[in-house]
Amino acid sequence: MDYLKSPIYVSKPSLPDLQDFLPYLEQIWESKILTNNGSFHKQLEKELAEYLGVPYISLFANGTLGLVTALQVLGISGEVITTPFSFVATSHSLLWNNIKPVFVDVEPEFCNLDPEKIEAAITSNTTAILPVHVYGNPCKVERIEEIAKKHSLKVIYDAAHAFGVNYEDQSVCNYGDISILSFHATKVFNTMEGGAIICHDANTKKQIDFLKNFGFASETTIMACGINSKMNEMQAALGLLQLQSHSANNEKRKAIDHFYRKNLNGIKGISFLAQPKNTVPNHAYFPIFVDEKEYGISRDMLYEKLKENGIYGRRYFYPLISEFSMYENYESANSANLLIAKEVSQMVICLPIYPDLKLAEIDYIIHCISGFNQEKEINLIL
Ligand code: T4K
Repeated sequence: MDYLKSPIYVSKPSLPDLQDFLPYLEQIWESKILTNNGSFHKQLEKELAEYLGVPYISLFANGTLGLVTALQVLGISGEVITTPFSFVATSHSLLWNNIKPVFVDVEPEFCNLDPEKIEAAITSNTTAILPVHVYGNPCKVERIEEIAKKHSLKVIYDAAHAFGVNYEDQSVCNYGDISILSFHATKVFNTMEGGAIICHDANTKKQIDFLKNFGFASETTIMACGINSKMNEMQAALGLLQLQSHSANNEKRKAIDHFYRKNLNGIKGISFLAQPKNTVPNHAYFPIFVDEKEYGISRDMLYEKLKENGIYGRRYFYPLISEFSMYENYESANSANLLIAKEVSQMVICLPIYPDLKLAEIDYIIHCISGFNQEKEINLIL
């Protein structure tokens, strides 16, 4: 087996043929409209809303600025309940708005915020819940909605991983008051950098669009201290092309997901998440969880051995957000309250998954995982 010629990363962006992108670039060069709600921007908003089945979408320069703006447009303040098991952008968006993050543990099935632990964390200062559809698997949205209604809280879903995910026959982004998406290079739909906010009414979209353009409501009026977080025309044009291949790419990810499930099944000490019910998933990530006692070597040792053999998985999400020094002093960061999050964060490795991943490469990854704990000779050439 000498097929592994170059490193295998956790993700590899899909891109259209360069030839197909050139006419779009020519149009941009011709029109000289580079940004500020140009024609590609408008077209991508329209096509994405149709494709995803969502009412209103506003494009952003990235998902993080989408999160920051989502909180701003809803006037969120005080304390917000969120998960420690996420990328740090989730809670950074709170700090950018002078909001105190309150970390609540996750549930073990999908590693999403555990609704049953939310109510105990609500205080008179709580204004919202910020859950994450981790790895694209839907949160327990009905239960979260019930709790939010009962306590008059807003719900902002960080759906950075959940592009194209449907739950109960509709986009998972239709749940909550607002959802945000990321179109970063590592995501299932990328515009190199990029993101979006999805909301339910035209007025909220209008306010969001003001906020992403410095707060300008007209040439002479500013409605709030907005920021510049607009997506430019090159990114929007790329998005239009990317949309054409998204379904086919999702099928390839699905096949890889199935292959992993079938072939990792039975390796003692290695587990993975179940397929979520009533969901059309996007197979954005393939996390495995290493039980050191059962598997024989630790998660970190497996992670390092994989790297030594050219396989660059990632420990999404380790450390927990609440363990970073800038967050560890919050009362809610106390790990005694975050036991499940802590446990999964110490067990997880996200394996490579992307449309161009070859069967031989997946085979190799599985071969390594099934061999390392038995000190089998892994005989492969980089
Ligand atoms: N909320 C959640 C739950 C998120 O996960 C994220 C982002 C956000 C919010 C914020 O959305 P954005 O503001 O980013 O739109 C990556 C991404 O930078 C980040 O977008 C993502 N989550 C996070 C989970 O992962 P890193 O530091 O792991 O990325 P990096 O550069 O190490 O990339 C991983 C691998 O992908 C590389 O080893 C090689 C490959 N790669 C990466 C890039 C950037 C490529 O092949 N080409 C590339 O251009 O954070």
